[in-house]
Amino acid sequence: NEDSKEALARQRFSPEKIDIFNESHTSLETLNEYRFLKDTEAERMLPGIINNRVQQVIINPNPDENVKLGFSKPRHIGVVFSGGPAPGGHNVIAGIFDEMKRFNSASKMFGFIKGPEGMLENRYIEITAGLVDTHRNMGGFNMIKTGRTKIDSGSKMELALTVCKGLKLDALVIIGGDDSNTNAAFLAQHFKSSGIKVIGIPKTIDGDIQVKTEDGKVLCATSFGFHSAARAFAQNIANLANDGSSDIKYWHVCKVMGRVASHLTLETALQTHVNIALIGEELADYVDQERMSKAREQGEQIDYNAYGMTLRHLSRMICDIIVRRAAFGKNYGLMIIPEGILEFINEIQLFITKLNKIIADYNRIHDLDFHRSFPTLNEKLDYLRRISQGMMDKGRFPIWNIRDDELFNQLPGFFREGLLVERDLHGNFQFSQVETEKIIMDMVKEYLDVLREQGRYKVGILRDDYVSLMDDAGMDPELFAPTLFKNPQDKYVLVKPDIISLKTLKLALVNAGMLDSEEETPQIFVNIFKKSQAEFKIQTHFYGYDGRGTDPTYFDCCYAYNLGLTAFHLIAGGATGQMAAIINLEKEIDQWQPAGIPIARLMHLEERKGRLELVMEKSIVDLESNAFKVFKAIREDWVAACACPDRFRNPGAIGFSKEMEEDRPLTLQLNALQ
Ligand code: FBP
Repeated sequence: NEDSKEALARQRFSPEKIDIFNESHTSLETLNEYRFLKDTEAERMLPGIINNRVQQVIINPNPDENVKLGFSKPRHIGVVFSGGPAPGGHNVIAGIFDEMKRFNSASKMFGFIKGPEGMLENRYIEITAGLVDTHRNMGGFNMIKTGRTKIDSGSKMELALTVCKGLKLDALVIIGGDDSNTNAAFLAQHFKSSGIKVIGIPKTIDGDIQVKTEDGKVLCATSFGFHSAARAFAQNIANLANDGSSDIKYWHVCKVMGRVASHLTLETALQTHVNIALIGEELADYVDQERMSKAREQGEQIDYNAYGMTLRHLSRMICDIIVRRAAFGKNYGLMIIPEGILEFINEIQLFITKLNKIIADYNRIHDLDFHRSFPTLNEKLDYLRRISQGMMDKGRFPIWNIRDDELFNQLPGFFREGLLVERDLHGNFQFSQVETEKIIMDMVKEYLDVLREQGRYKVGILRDDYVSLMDDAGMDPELFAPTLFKNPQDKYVLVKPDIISLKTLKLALVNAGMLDSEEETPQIFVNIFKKSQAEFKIQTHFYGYDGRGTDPTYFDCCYAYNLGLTAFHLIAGGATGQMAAIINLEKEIDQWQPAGIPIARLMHLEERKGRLELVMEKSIVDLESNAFKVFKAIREDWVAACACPDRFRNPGAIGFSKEMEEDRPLTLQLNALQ
């Protein structure tokens, strides 16, 4: 779209700047009041940066000319995109570039090609004004491309250092997600004595880089890219809502990206008001109380994991909503499934963890690659069967017993293949590669068949016949149920399906206090079921890569640009091992506060490739947050299983003018409310 009017307008657009970036020079003020817990492993592995504190960019009060000169000296800055693209990335580069040139036009910027791999292979380009100008406010990471290579060994770090020294870099800026900021922390540690600064930038559409202090103060509310991706998904889903409620024959099932956390699903649901939006973190919190108390009554020992959400139970919950909507003639709807949902379903998570360990241990013990040793699904399954029976790698994999193998083999082939898919270079399970929606919807279809057989899944046609003439004669109970009664307050009330005559209905209403006397004639809406079988048809969609590549929203244009400006000021202020951040992101730009957050304090031990590794901690949906609570309180209304109209909302197209769209994520706005 390089030549389109939209592209040209985008390239010419100047994002709003935080006021302080109009000043001549700044310094960094340490904010000692912001505290974080210290991970002992981080303390051991990152001693050079573990004592970093939060730093705020402030106007430099020192009028000394030498200080000013030091701030404005010519610099060489390296940048690298790392991980999946996120809208706004080019603006980070533009922000660093503009500020660097504003202070000294002799400064130079180098972009490593194809992510950290380019750094290891010494592949880079010099970033020029022309290059920056054609990419301002544009989506993608195509200016210098990206990649997921992990710099995870002493030799790779040394190689990176040699390359950076070769370019005489003063600083390296890593624009990436949690794993890339993990890379940034280790490089900052390794580069410390060389004087080359390393700064991280919170990037990812997943929105799972969020930073709160020990006492709950939000320092980084979300990463750049989250808003644009959510708005792109919301726009597509709103289009489907239009289609679905016109042609009324499909349930549109949308899998939405976000790796593990369900932030994107929550934001997209709040934007579109779909009938069903599953939040993985909520499912993980579920305990089947009924089953647990039964087990307790029978004196069984309680294993809390055993009463969590199962795929079967989840499919029942979905069916319930489908059946309820169908009763009101709505045999269509919209559903969002977060791609990482399996992580929160205990029975599947167990398989993921065990398989991660088996694959990692196999590679280590045999110094081979599991996926190369067993290229086909059958070979992998055969290996698993043999270790479960102790026929291979004897005694080495007690976590995979015959029962595990049996249960695993009860899953459909495509799903087993998905669970065995190769982990990414950081050891993450690749949720985008698994057809999660298929396994869930297959189970839904199966159960709907049962409900149909039982006569519980039927499609109703709402007719507003005035049924005061209705009597008992000739009524087919199969055809009349459930019934709606419009009470004197003009509210529709659902009446029990077994009430089919006007006489019994009036009596029930009088007894329920909804009608004054049997002499009155209520207005009744009768819901007549079609005799034909209800047909359940779905269309599945995956929203992920399209949202990563969308053009940034006005919010992300400004957020990312100011992150770039912040990164420059952190470098000029001498910071290293810090992640650039904007405090007060949920407020108007005039209240934004540029800062640096110590990455080493955000790290913890996590299982990767079957081993505990020190990585930056991901943030998942907080069930106590306002955004989640609001969603929970109003989602039943969005189900719209009644004679009322659907509640779908169309948030409109992405724009880059403040007037054209909601100017920040809804989840951020809700979470900021007291
Ligand atoms: P980052 O964490 O690098 O930003 O990437 C996020 C993401 O887009 C996830 O939402 C998704 O699960 C994953 O990348 C897909 O990765 P890949 O590009 O390797 O298919």
